[in-house]
This record gives sequence, structure tokens and C-alpha cells, in this order.
Amino acid sequence: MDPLQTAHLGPRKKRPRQTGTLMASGPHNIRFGDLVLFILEKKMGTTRRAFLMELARKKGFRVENELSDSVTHIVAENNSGNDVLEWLQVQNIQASSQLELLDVSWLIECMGAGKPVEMTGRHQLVVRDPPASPNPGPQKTPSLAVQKIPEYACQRRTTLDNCNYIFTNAFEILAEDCEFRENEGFYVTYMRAASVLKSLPFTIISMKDTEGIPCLGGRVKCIIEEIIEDGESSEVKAVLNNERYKSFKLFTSVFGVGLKTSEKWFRMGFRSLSKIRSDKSLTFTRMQKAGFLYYEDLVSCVTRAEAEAVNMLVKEAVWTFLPGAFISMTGGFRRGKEIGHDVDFLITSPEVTEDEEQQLLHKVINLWEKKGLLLYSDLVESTFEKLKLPSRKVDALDHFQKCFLILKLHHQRVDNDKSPQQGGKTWKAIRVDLVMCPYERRAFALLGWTGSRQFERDLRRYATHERKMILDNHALYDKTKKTFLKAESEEEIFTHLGLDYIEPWERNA
Ligand code: DCT
Ligand code: MG
Repeated sequence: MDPLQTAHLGPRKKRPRQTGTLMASGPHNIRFGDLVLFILEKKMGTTRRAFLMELARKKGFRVENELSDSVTHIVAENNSGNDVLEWLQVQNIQASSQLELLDVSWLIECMGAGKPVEMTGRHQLVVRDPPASPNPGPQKTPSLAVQKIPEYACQRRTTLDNCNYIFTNAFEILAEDCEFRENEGFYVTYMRAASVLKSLPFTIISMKDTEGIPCLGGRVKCIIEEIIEDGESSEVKAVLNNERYKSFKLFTSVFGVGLKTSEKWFRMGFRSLSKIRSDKSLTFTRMQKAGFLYYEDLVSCVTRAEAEAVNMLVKEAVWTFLPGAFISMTGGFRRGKEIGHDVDFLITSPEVTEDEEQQLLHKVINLWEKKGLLLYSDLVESTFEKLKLPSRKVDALDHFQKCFLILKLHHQRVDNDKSPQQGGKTWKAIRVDLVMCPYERRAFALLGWTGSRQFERDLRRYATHERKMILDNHALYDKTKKTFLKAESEEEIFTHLGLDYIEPWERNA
């Protein structure tokens, strides 16, 4: 499915819009009735505006001559979000709930594509601070209080208190379905919607509450509306009943099974893990064999008490060889989560030789092997180069030395452990990731490995689009000054980026 083709369609019932003003002129057919455009003349000029209006109408867009309640998209040129809001205030106009403020580049791209293209951060006009009211008085202004919710997750504080679980859960299911179908465009749309809703200090109870919230496009709003009205989304229900989704969800729950293998098994007609496990014609990787062997333990999440017990194991082992090493638990547990699918650690040490640094994880693994605690290990050597520019890819894996492990955690090592002791088994298999980084890169590595993934993606996007910088887990590069910006702490990285510091427990975007 082409994501752009359906970008303007809601998942179900279309709601007729009330219009009290002029309809689009001429005999043009309206092909994209969900979008009602208004093109701002200010700084664009009459001629160019008339030209763009005519062109857009020819392409099937509905363009209003005057601003009215029915307008969903205001398109402006050489205006900031604040400029547009100020203009609206001067006109004494109340912005409608669906109002998108867009740069003309979006319209031009739509014209090129012959249909609405997805609105991204570079198209959306950012409102920085509420514009000063030129004429204070009883007039209504567009809901500035909510319009101030920033567009990037790294500008918002997102704790684990999610008041909008009913919506965010729905969007995460839809996003996961897109991921399984490798539909990147909609995956991003749904993840951004879930992320912004998680940051809200209130629960959405009516569509009015969604006014001015960024990252909620037409499609997303239709789903919210359906959940408000019916308590559930028909689209989510369909996904949860979908064979492909159910199978991919099941297959990818096995450690070592990704989209490629899931696709293969699904095409071969498999629908259950037991059939796959017992099929003689299939071959499994070492990782998948471990995944099946410890399946029950690995799907039951790691608790905080278990994570703390693993923390002790890691400290004991690492400090045997490098007593000066710093060990930080990263990932979800650093963000305050009570459960996780694994336990992540970042290790670094000042004043060590490159050799000592490179040897540490090998020594730690050997020690656990000798103690009979190592159930699976995969050590990836570092490919880190000091002078290499940070990666532009938002989801790129880093180049530090790391190991992906399954450790045997004895119940007795876990504080007030209540795990059922099935068949005399006295331990649980736990997924553990260890990352070793050079001391001077520890702040970047810590920021990157703390997550959440959505928070990291938006940090990088923000650096690129708003600051002309490139950020990854190793470094921050300023493209304007052509220099690497050093940092001793996460706070310094936020300062370089011109962002308020966001605490780890506020990064649950
Ligand atoms: N990370 C990264 N690059 C990747 C994958 C992950 O920088 N390619 C970062 C972001 C989050 C952190 O590492 C830990 O990853 P996970 O363990 O997958 O996520 P989590 O937030 O710890 O979630 P969970 O609780 O499920 O382990
Ligand atoms: Mg984790």
C-alpha cells in the first residue's frame, strides 16, 4: 500500500464538514475532500497566491478564497508559525480544531505528487512562544496553551504516567503492524502520535482536547474520535485478528527471529511455534536455538528486582578485572520502568589502555562461562573510529564493542524472589546487553543507550533539522562550525543542542 495514497483517508466514516463560506471556484473536481486549504497572501503576494490556488484546484484540492472554520490547512510562505498566529489574531479569527500551519514547500510537493503528501517536521510551521497580543481584549485567540506542545519528543517531558493509554496502546499496535509490513511512513506517523499523547498531563476525552497538539494528522484524529465514541478502534480490532500480525507477533517473540525469518515461516504456512520447533526441515541460527531453548523465561519480562540482581553480577565480574570501571544500567530501567525485555549496561573506564578496554568483555564472559552462568553470548568487536562523522541514520546501531547475552540468574540472588520453582529449576534465563565505550564518549553512549527509541529518533531529527548538527551514540558534530562538540555529561549535550535538560525518567516518549 502506498502510504501517501491513503494519507488523507480516515479509517472509516467520513464526517461531512460544515462550510459557511465560499466553495472552491470553477468546475474543478475535488479529489481530496478531507483537506480544506487556505493560502496566506501575506509575504507571498496576490499573483503567486492566485497561481498556486488555481494549480491546487486543478489537482483536485479544495482551496478556500477566505479563511473559515472549515479550513484544515493554512499554507504560508516566508512566514513562521508565530507570524501566522499573529495574522490570525489580527483578523480576530479562532483557529479550527484541525488547523495545520504549513510551509508552501508542502503544497509544492503535493503539486508534484498530484496528491497530498505526508506532512513532516520540515513542512510544519513551528510556534516558538505565544505571540504578543497586539490588541489585548476579549477577542478569542487560537488555543495557544496547547499549541505550545513541542513537535519533537526530545522537547517534551514524558514520564511513565500515561493518561492516554487507551489511545497510545491502539497507536502502538497499528505502528507494530506497519513495522511488520515494512510500512515506514505510517509506522512513524503512529509512533509520533503515541509519543505525543504519552506526554500529555491530561486524558483526551473529546476531540476538542486534541486541538493544537502536534503530530496528530487527519488519519490519527479519526482513530482517536472512533475510540472516544465507541471505546475501541475498528482498525486496531482488525489488526489484532489479522493472521499475519498474530503470526509475526508470535514469531518475533523468539530471541533471534526478525522480520525476514517471520516472513519466511509465515509464507511456509506456519502459525504456531510448536510446529516450527518440531519441523525437521528447518534450520535455526545459534541465536534462535537459544531463543527456543529459553523461550518461557525470556518472554516473561525481567523485573526490577531481577535487573538489580544482574547489576550485582555485572559489577562483581567487571570490577574483578577493572576496579575503576564505571557501570551504568541504561535502557528502560534507567528511565524508571519496573519491567523490561532485557537489562542494558554501559561500561567505561578512565585511564585504561586500548588493550585493557578491548579485553574486558572477553574476560567477563570467560568468568561467567567458568561459573556456568553463560547460556548464550555473542560478542561484537568495536568498529568505532574517532574521526568518523556521526551517522545520519536515525536507527543506526552504534560501533562500540558490545555483547548480547543470556545469563543464568539464580533465584536466590534476587531480593524477595517469588518465582515459581518449576521442576526444581532454580534459575531464570535473562537477556543482558553489555556495551563498552571509550571514556571520552561516555556521555553520548549513555544518552543513546538510555532511550526510549522514539526519544532518540527525535533527538537526532532535532539536531539535524533544527540545529544543523549530527548526533549519534558516539559524537555530536556541528556542520556549521565543522567541529565535534565535546561533552562530559548528558546535560552538556542538551546544552549544545539548545534544549532544556530532560531527565532519564522523562524520556519515556
Ligand atoms: N538503542 C539504540 N540503538 C538501537 C537499539 C537501541 O541506541 N539500534 C538504544 C535505545 C534504547 C536502548 O538502546 C535500549 O534498547 P532496548 O533494550 O531495546 O529498549 P528499552 O527501552 O530498554 O526497552 P525494554 O524495556 O523492552 O528493554
Ligand atoms: Mg532494555
